[in-house]
Parts: sequence; C-alpha cells; structure tokens
Amino acid sequence: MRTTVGIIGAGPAGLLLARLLDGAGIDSVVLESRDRAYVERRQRAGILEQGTVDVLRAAGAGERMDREGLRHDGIELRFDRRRHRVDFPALTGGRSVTVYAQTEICKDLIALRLQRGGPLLFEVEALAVEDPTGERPRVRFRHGGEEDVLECEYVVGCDGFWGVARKAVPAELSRVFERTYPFGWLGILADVPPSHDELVYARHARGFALLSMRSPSVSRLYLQVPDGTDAGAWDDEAIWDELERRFETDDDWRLERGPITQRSVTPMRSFVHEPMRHGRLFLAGDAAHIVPPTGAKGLNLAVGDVVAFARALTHRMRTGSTALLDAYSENCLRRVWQAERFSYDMTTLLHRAPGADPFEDRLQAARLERLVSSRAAETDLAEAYTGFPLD
Ligand code: RFL
Ligand code: PHB
Repeated sequence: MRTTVGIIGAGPAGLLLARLLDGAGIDSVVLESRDRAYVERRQRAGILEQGTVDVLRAAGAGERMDREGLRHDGIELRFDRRRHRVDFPALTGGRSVTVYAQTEICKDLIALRLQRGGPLLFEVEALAVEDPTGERPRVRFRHGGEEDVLECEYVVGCDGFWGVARKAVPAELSRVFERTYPFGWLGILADVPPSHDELVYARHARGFALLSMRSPSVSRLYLQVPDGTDAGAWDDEAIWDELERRFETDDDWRLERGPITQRSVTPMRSFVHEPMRHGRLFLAGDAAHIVPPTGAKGLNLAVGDVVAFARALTHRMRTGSTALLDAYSENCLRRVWQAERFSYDMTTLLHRAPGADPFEDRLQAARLERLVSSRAAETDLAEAYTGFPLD
C-alpha cells in the first residue's frame, strides 16, 4: 500500500486531518486499531472553542453541529456556596464556546470520509513507524493477524497518548515535560436534563466537581476522586449525594438526579513531548501532548495541530517550500504551552490536593476571590477558555 500521508489513529485529530487533506486534494490512508463502534462511543470531550467550530464548519463537517450543538456564553464558578458567572462575550469581544460531544464529531467525520470512499481502515493496528527521516517513511501494521506496510511521503501520528508514533523519535532527541496529579475524575453520563444551562465548575473542601452536558436531556458530571479509584466502587446514590454536596449553594438551586448510563475514571496528567516533528513524521493531538481536562483544551489542541499540518503540507505542495513544515513543531508548541499553562492553573485553582495545607487553601481562596473581583483576571480566564486564535 502507498499513500501521500499515512495517518495513524481515527480520533478527532486523525479524522479531521484526513478531511482537511481531502479538501486540498491530497490523498491519505487512516489506520485505526479499534473498531468503528468503539471509536464512535468513547466518551470524552464536550467543549469546542470558537476556532474549532469554525474549522469544522469550513471542512464541511458542521451541519449537525450547527443544528444540535449548544452555544454557551459563559460558565459558572462555584465556591463557598457562592455562584459567579463568567460572561464570555462581554469579556472577549463576542467569543463563546459550543457544547458538542467528541463522539458526535467523530461520527460526522467518519461518515464523511466513508462517503468519499475512504480509505479509513478499522481494526488495523500500527506497529511502528520506520525510517521517519528518509524520503519514504513506512508504517508497519497488523490486520487480522497479517502484517503489512504502508509506504508514505509523510506520516502523522494521531494515535493518542498510548500510540506508537512517538516512539519513533530517538530518545536522545526527545524531551518530555510532565506532571501527574494525585487525583482523577470520576465521570458519569446520566439521562436527566442538565440542572443548569451552563457548565458549573465547583471548588469544595471535599474536592472538585463539574456539571456539563451532552444535550438538553443528557447530563455529564465529574467528581474529583483519589488516584486509583475504581469506578465500580461508588454506587449511583453515593455519586449523586457527593455531587450534591459539592455543588451546594445558599440559594434554591437543586441538582436533579437520573439514571446513570455510563461511568469511568480518568487519571489527570500534563505532558508535552518536544519536538512534535522528526523528519517526515509529525505528531498531532494527544500523541504529542496531554492536558488535564479542567481547561477543556485537549480536543481543541488536536484540531489546532492538524490544521497547522494541513496548511503546511498544502503550502509545500503549492509552492515547493518546506518553511511551514519546518516551523510546525515550534508553531504548535507555542499554542500547546499556553493550553498547558491554562489547564494547570484551572486544575490547581479548583481541586483539593490530598494533604493540602491551610496555606494552600487560603491561596486558592484568594485566587478565586481575585477572579470574581477583577475584570482583568476574569478576562484572562475568558480569553483562554474560549481559545486563542489558530494563527
Ligand atoms: P485520541 O482521541 O486518543 O485518538 C487516538 C486514536 O488512535 C488510535 N490508536 C491507534 N490506531 C492505530 N494503531 C495504533 N497503534 C494506535 N494507537 C492508538 C486510538 O484507538 C484512537 O482512536 O487522540 P486525538 O485524536 O489526539 O484527540 C484528542 C482528544 O481525544 C482529547 O484531547 C480530548 O478528549 C481531551 N478532553 C477534552 N478536550 C477538550 O478539548 N474539551 C473537553 O471538554 C475535554 N474533556 C477530555 C475531556 C478527555 C477526557 N478523558 C477521558 C481523557 C474529558 C475527559 C474525561
Ligand atoms: C465535558 O463535557 O466532558 C467536559 C466539559 C468541560 C471540561 C471537561 C469536560 O472542562
């Protein structure tokens, strides 16, 4: 098999990249180790920055998002039983975010790709990227017990944190920057209308909680839990009781309960691999960087990376210049580190670290107080949350 761009992974990064290359008349092959149903069901992100929405629309993948996505003009910060709304358009000159689940983006992009005849190959596991610095890098893969090779001009590793692409960068050229956090998120999906019309980020002495949603009838909620928590260890009523405690306010706000249809625990980490390019191998999305989900940035960063790669390769095809491909890593990392900073700030602002001492508690309270009393501080949050421009 041969192609111009070999794409490993059919998450949002790989699927959108294939779509963008299609639009530019550049052929690609997408290899995905899981089956289609799995990829379409994997519950993850929910918040799209304005720039991500614009990219999906321009790629012709925005039709259902425009119909079913929910525009959100703010979030609520909740602490000490108080509620504070951050008004995005007022603080950013009109920017907002959209709630549209990652599962739905993947479904839309998969349908579009298959409609055009693919190639998008499920249950094909990439084993290694070979000769990434040569003229013809290869992806060795396995399908149905048989091994084969995909010959490419470029390989883009969109294979997430646990993928193989990153391993093709020699250790002596790799630099890894990392933080793990001593807690995770227990996430649930519940068949109940969201108890608030915008997201609620709550800091509580018992730990962080987040109220989000997937649609007007489906809620998505998260609880900070100790590292290593087993999702099955909590019964449904215990989850609702704990959510209720952490969202408590002094007014008559109430948390509605409903049947829990899915639950899982996510560990939290910050991770950046530099550089994001090695020869003709490019890393994009979670394959190159992870942010803790508190800032809702992971999916949006993945989109930024593949937009940058598609532009750079189109530029190379049209002009012969490799300038943008050469600048790929540096350009992406600038945006990545801003998202790392913001996600770290949000995480340390709102979570209760086990063993946090009273000094840290007071500092957290002071940071929150500052946020709700200074327009400058609030603007900083609103700008980062709604996203920095893609260029
Ligand atoms: P993905 O989605 O992990 O996709 C990688 C794909 O590669 C496949 N794969 C392979 N295929 C072939 N051969 C191999 N050897 C392979 N190894 C792996 C995998 O099966 C998979 O299909 O990475 P991608 O495309 O970079 O997308 C990144 C996003 O998924 C991720 O950043 C976000 O989900 C993060 N995230 C959020 N991001 C946001 O922007 N907004 C949010 O609100 C948000 N909430 C979240 C999140 C992530 C969460 N979890 C579970 C980590 C909430 C949570 C709870
Ligand atoms: C989600 O809806 O899954 C979600 C929303 C906001 C976050 C993280 C996750 O910060």
